Amino acid sequence: MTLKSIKAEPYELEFDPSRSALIMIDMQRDFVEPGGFGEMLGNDVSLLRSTIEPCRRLLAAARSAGMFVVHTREGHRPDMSDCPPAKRLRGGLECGIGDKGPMGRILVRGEYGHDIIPELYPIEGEPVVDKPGKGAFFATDLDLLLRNREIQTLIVCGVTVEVCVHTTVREGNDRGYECIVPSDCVASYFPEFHRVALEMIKAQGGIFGWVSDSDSIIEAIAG
Ligand code: TIU
Repeated sequence: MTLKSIKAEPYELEFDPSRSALIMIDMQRDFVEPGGFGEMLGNDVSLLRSTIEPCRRLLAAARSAGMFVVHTREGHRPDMSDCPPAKRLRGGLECGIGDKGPMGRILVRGEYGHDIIPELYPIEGEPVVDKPGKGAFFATDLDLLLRNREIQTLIVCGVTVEVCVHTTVREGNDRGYECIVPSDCVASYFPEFHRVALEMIKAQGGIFGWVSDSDSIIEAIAG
């Protein structure tokens, strides 16, 4: 076991690359691409698109190092039987989850908008975890996939930082994983939420985890 360390806040994180996983949260067309559900709701997707290049570089470094990579997608079965009615009704949207949106039925598995953007598309051997909730551990086999590989450290990227990334980091932290979030590989439709979400993770001595950036993590993985 060779321990490496990543420059991070609130302090350096020691990790074993062979027991670490890169988790790409919900880099789906409907959240990230112009013309998708996110933009339809009036959001500026360019804020989310700024993560694509750092995520692409970090993904490439993780793949080169042979690190375990997992992708997640938020969405539901076509018959919506795994979507809580409360989630579907939330917001009172004219066009919401399960309805026909600009890129197919919104957050429904198998639809064009539900899939992962081509820049970060999974390759063979990288599991895709379909999740019905915001957190990647809720009602999925993610914990089993990680435990079977004796994973200890999670590098968590994706969108949005205050919703699915935060929920996943909190869930992972409670399950005993050490979670580190590269600040440039996560984003929010609201810049203030991006800043505060990261502050929350690293406050109080790293109450949920660590915050770093793609360059520092790539340096640690490759070094
Ligand atoms: N993936 C994820 O964060 N799902 C959301 O619904 N996020 C929003 O910020 N709406």
